[in-house]
Amino acid sequence: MIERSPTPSESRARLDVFGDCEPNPCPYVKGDVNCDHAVDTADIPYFVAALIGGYTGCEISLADMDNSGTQDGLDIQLFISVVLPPP
Ligand SMILES: [Ca+2]
Repeated sequence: MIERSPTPSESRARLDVFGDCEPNPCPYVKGDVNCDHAVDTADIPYFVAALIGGYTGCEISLADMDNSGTQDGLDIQLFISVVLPPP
């Protein structure tokens, strides 16, 4: 039997639900700009660096939250809503 690989959205969904995914390693999700497979406050300095310069993470496009093709001020609100969701 031949098994197909999960689509990126299936992998993301599995990451969201189970905290891990197949295939491994998991793909990085938007906002995980320090590339540790978690979107949290540790990403904030990397996100700022992605916008103003000096980014040292693995993939700067992870800061392009609105998929506009560039990381800029328009991504800030989306990033904050992911990192600091409302209580
Ligand atoms: Ca992260």
